[in-house]
Amino acid sequence: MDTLKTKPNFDINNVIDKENLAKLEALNNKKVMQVVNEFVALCKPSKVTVITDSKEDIDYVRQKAIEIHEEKRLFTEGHTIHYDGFFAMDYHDQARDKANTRVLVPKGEYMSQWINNIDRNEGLKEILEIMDGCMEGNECIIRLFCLGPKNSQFSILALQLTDSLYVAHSEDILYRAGYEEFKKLNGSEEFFYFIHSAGELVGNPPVTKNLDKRRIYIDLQEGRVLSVNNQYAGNSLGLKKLALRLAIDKANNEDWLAEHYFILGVHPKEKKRVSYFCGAYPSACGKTSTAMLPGQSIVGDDIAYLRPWEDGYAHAANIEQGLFGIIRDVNPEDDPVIYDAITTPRETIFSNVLITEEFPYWIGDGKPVPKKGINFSGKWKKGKVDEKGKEIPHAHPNARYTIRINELSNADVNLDSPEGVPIDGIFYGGRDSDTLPPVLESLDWEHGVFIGAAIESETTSATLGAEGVRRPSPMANLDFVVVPLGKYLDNHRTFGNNLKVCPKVFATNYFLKNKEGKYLNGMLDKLVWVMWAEGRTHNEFEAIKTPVGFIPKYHDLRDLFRLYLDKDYSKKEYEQQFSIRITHLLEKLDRVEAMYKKDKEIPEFFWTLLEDQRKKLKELKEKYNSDEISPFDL
Ligand code: OXD
Ligand code: MN
Repeated sequence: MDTLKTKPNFDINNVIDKENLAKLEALNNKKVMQVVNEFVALCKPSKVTVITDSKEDIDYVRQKAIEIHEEKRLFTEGHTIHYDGFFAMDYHDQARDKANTRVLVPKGEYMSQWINNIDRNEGLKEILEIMDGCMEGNECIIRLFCLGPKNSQFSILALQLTDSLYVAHSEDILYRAGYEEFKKLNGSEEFFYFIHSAGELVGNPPVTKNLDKRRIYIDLQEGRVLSVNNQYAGNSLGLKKLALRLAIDKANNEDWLAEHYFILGVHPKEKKRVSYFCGAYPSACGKTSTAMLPGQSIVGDDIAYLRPWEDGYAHAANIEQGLFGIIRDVNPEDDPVIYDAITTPRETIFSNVLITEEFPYWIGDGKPVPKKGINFSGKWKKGKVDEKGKEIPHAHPNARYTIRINELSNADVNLDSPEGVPIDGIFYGGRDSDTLPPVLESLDWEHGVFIGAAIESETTSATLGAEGVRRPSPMANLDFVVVPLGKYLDNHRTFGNNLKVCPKVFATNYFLKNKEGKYLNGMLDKLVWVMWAEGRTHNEFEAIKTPVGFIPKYHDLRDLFRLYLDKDYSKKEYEQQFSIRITHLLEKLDRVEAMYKKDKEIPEFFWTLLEDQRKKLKELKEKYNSDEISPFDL
């Protein structure tokens, strides 16, 4: 709080009543009071309300979100709709703003070039000026949460100030209440804090007006994030991606992991066991569909903390308790569990979908598209265009639903366990049409770190620009890493090396195509890859060693396809999918090398592994005198 000066004449007592002040004072925490005083003075709300863990207080947030029109009730009980700002197809608040999300870096500190950053003093000056008076005329809600299960090594407490009732309500669904936890801090300053303001609002529903002044600045030194002029949850909710960034910094200084991982319970048929896996996938690479595989259980879909545990395993906990999921393509066929949960009565916030007669519609919901309704652009009818003539779809491709995980029929029993769950394996998934096989296991932990660091995602027709361009996405976490990449990779390496029982690491690729451009796998095949990986973590299948990892043997996959999908899996399919494509693999290594060479202090083990794979791939090519080597020959 070094650069922030409290306005001399501001008296917080003018905007907070005795009852709310008493709620704050009961926390007995000087730092909480100091943060509240400083930022209330800066943002100048007309009223401050403190929300405890009581039902009445939480109901107040729900009601108020509706009263001020940030949410509107729908027909189904518990359902509400919220819209984020939209002015044109290329000027809106419907997604994370990467360009204006920056890490504040103190002078003289190194930061990798792909991590968007700004000099700390300069950044603070800019954002504090924007925030001066940003809550004028509005109510500031103070909420207290616990990231991770309560009473646990994983728990990190978090204080949120926001003038968005939608933000305060979403956080109630997505995070564990922490007012009582703050009392147990006994005055400690060990908590993250988040100041958010939607800024000046326009229209009804009210949306952020000044998107040009949208800023999300991450201040690692203070363990805080300041976010202004936005409502979209990926920008506004302190506890989601903003807290992930703070946690990554903390984890990298304390030798644990904070990752963009789901946590999945895998339940193999005919075996009385559950094995837990984490997984990181860049967007549109199959993360949710893996986390929601039929017959398995879900602990989390987005963010996990991993810590070494007394039993020798790494344990993982979901820091959230809810899903802020992409609603596109959720339909009874492809995603029956979520479809069922969000179409029946329960507390659910829909965002940026189309509403007709108080029912929500979205892209890929399996229903005919209504001819008209209300969507993120206001009144909508088929064919509506924005000011530049670009067609406005009925629902936004990034429209979302917000629900609690324990409302799902596949919620894992250990969802809230203070111990988290022991991790047997980690999946890294990419999108790659011609290189990696559908599944492979890393040669060891360090090679697993390499695999994670080398994930690539290929652009598709769903994004602007050329198709098929591969972009590196280390651990699918590049948007959130706030420490130099070398430090991040080294932390992964030592984390695993220090464990007694190290998770096995697997690469998956659901997007392999044949030369004619046709996908080589069906959507459901991923269940087989996951079951093979699960078996490998219990030493149940043999595998073939290649320079880039262990690949499955044909007969194991044949049996798994029969058992799980009741499908014949031919030798031809296996051969097409699991051949080692030498030139493509060497080209991938070249791309990875080029990316990491741009950075400083990438650990030696990374370069050694890269060179080793390159050398062995070349040797293999010479030995077989072929560019594509069949797994039957290995
Ligand atoms: C994301 C999300 O953008 O999970 O990664 O919403
Ligand atoms: Mn995510």
